[in-house]
Amino acid sequence: MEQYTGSQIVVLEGLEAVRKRPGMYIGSTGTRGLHHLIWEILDNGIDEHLAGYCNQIDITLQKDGGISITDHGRGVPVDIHPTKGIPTARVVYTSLHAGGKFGGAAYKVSGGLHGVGASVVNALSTHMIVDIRRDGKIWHDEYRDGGHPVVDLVDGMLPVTGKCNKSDTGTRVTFYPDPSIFETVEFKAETICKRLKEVAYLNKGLCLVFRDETTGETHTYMEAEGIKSFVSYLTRELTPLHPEPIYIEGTSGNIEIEVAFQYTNNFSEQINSYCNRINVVDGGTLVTGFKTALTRVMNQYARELGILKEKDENLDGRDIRNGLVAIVSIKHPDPQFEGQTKTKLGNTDAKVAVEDVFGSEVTRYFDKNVEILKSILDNAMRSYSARKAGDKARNAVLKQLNDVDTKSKLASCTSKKPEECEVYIVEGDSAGGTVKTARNRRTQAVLPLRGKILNVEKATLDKILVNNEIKTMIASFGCGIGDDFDISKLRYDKIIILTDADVDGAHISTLLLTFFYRFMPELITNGKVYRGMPPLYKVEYEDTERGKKKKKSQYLFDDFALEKFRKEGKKILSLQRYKGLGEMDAEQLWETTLDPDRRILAQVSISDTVEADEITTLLMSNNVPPRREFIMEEARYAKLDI
Ligand code: 0RA
Repeated sequence: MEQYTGSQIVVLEGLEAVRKRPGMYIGSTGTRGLHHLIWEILDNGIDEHLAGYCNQIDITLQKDGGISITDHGRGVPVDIHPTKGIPTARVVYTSLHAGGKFGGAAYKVSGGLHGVGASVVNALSTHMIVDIRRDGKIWHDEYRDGGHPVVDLVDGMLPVTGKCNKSDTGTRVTFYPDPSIFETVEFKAETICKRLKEVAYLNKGLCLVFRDETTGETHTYMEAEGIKSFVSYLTRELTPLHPEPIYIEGTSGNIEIEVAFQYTNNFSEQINSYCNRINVVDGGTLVTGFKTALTRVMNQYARELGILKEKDENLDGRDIRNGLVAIVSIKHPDPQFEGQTKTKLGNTDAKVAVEDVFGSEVTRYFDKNVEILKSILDNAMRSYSARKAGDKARNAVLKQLNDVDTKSKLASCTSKKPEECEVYIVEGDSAGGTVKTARNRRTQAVLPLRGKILNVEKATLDKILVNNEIKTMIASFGCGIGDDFDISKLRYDKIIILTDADVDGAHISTLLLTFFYRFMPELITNGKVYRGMPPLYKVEYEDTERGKKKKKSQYLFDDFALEKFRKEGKKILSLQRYKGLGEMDAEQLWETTLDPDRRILAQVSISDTVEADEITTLLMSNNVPPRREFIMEEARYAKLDI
């Protein structure tokens, strides 16, 4: 191993800090954080694309568990860095936050949580290999155990391991995440593909090739029409009011704006927003700017065309957005991400920029496409009338909500401190009964749901509000619904959905999540919604301890765990399959599913990737530990809700 220079030692101390607190740099050490490593390296290639030098990036999941990302950009510079005195490429991969600083203007735009730099990936890998094609040569560097260079420099430069064509340029990074840092180091092809699809939509013309060497499959992602195709994809199962999504682009100062949107005959609206290709799940200023401009422009047209008379009040934004599916994507040189989860854009100049560009460009578009404009205004007027008619019913229901008899259904908890209270939403009265017996009465409330709840995807708010199950839920949570929603009034710290581990159970939990997503999305974005994980099997088996045979038991949470248990070859004395929650007695239910110290909860989040087959595919549970079974005798219990 070579001698480090003084500056190199400081650098390695920086990477050591990353290893000590990985969460601070990549969010978590679970699957999410693991995949973040890929996005980090991928982002560098995308930056080369944005700078106009790279049209293709290859991502290869290797059989040996490593992953390689090859961009066909200019290649990371290999010259001696003016202040550090070592090859610039080595600085890029070993100094914190080095990444973007070398390109100057070329790196106008970089991400939020992303963009912490390739050195962070190196710090969290057991092995990283960098091959740079530049100037007709292949330059090589390699690092081990968290970023320690293991290649000797040749006359101060990286060694050259081969030749290539002068026009053949690019950078390949191969890395192996450190299993002593991550809960799992297994990359998921599905997660990678979802993200690549989204990246392709957000970077038109960029070709992404994913090779999964573990299966031999290859997927290519490339969207010549960018976010316009993204909208077509989101509306492909819906009924659009006009054939093609409308695409608007422009710049205001140094902010680039792109919007694509299409109206459908649905009752709901969906606006996905991105800043520097990062999904800002909670929207923020860029969405406000878009809504403000759309409302203003449509009201102007409605008056010009005489659809609204002088005495009429303006159309409400909600009516104008009825049936809308839109993507708002901006590139901002200095994004400020706000909120608990840093998923809301705060820059006020972004609002002004989107409002200006979208307002003037969409006016130009509608001036030329009056028929489309008219059908959209018609749709808004229909929504307006429906809303006026529905308002009465809605107000009546909302008033009534305060007096909904939750007593008969909700078994409340005695504590009134929201921070320690949780509510279990349980499928069916019989399971509800067992949960009521088993729970901790002080902090755990139970709300049994009868039968299936209404599918809210296709219903208007006033229809939804007469549904008894839903009324009870809203009343129990205490924080209202839709525009009247106020999360500070929520009575519980956790809302835990507990259904049977079967198809019906999955359906009910999907319907519930759809309802939350549509009408109380803050519950999800604030991390209040969880899924309980009841076990599927209880196995009693024989174990030998210091020569003595002992009967032990273990709960298993899915068929996969059962199969694995069988492979362990222990003598199985009995195997019980729980068909439903109702089959467990109160004690079993407490120890497997309710006891905060032993249960497994999966927090529901809105995935920042898009796979919008159904809106609910945007919802996924994370934080499920890789080892799902827990063993009774040894107290190795997964405690998840930190
Ligand atoms: C700054 C300048 C130049 C290339 C890059 C950055 C660069 C960085 C990365 C990171 C991953 N892949 C990359 N590809 C390129 C080159 C400037 C020049 O050629 O004059």
